[in-house]
Amino acid sequence: MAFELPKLPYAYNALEPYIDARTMEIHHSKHHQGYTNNLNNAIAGTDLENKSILEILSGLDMNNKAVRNNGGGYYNHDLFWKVMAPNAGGEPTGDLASAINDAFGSFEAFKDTFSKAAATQFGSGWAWLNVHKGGKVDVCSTPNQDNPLMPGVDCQGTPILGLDVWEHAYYLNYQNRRPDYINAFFNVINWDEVTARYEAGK
Ligand code: MN3
Repeated sequence: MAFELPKLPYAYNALEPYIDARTMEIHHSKHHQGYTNNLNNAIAGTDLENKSILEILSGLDMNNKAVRNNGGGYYNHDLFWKVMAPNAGGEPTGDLASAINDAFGSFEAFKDTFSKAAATQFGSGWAWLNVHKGGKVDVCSTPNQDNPLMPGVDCQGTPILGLDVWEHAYYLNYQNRRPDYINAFFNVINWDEVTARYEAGK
């Protein structure tokens, strides 16, 4: 079964003014479609062909650059679209709020740590909020399309929130102002989705 480009759960313009429609359209219909096609090409005729994306990533041969880059790109963007929503933002509640307070001291301190991880990731990559068995959370960043599910990546865990800091994610609207894009992202975080992933992963 070939992988298919996941549908966006909202319209291209739904996240404006924080993320513009043109960026969303190119990002989803060109970039994510490209990772999907290239992943399918990379696994065609191999023993990865009938595995789930989680099986592929957790058992990944990190020297297999085509699967690493495109399998990561396929998974990371699927998570990214789902952890955003229109009329979202604010702060989490319940167990996830408690875990964030335990790890960082406050939501504001978490926001600061996550924003720094996203801003200081050199070149292209992602910032992550991860959950670990037992419910602890932490923040890290990865280069390129790596993610915390891949073996040997510096930051390990189950990602429950991810922010794409490749220039293709923000350049049309924000040019070189990555910190403004990061700040805007907090207005579209779908904490209901992040909380569901926290509960499933803890
Ligand atoms: Mn991207």
